[in-house]
Amino acid sequence: MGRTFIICKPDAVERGLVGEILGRFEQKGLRLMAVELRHIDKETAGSHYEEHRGKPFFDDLIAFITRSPAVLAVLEGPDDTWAVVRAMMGATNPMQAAPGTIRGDLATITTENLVHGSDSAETAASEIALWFPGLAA
Ligand code: 3AN
Repeated sequence: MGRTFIICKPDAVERGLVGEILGRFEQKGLRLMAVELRHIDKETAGSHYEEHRGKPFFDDLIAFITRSPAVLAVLEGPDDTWAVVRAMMGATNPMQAAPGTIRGDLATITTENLVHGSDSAETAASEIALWFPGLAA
């Protein structure tokens, strides 16, 4: 089994698309292990996006992810569930994301691309520990 971490970003909550997004993952056969509506603080957002600190879009990214509540979740499925979720999310730039993916079907803007998903098994473990420290591995 494998677990991964996702965020339905503030644009997903504002646009009423959380059910659509979580529904796609559930229909695929992944199981919700944790889910929480949370207004992300700047410090935790900075830790989460540490790899992007210093990039031109970093400040906009932090402002966006902290502007209103997001839905955080842990999904469980087969080994490499993180890769299943990434494939279903589509490319970072929604204009290049394939039809049938979440971003390809529902978004047009790179910052406001609706969903985050861990990009490796190692990242999934560290992000689950950051966001849901009480969740046993
Ligand atoms: P992904 O969300 O597909 O894993 P990352 O981790 O490279 O993509 O980027 C994290 C977030 O940073 C993206 N979801 C997007 O909101 C923002 N981002 C990444 N690259 C750019 C960019 N070139 N211009 C604006 N925002 C970006």
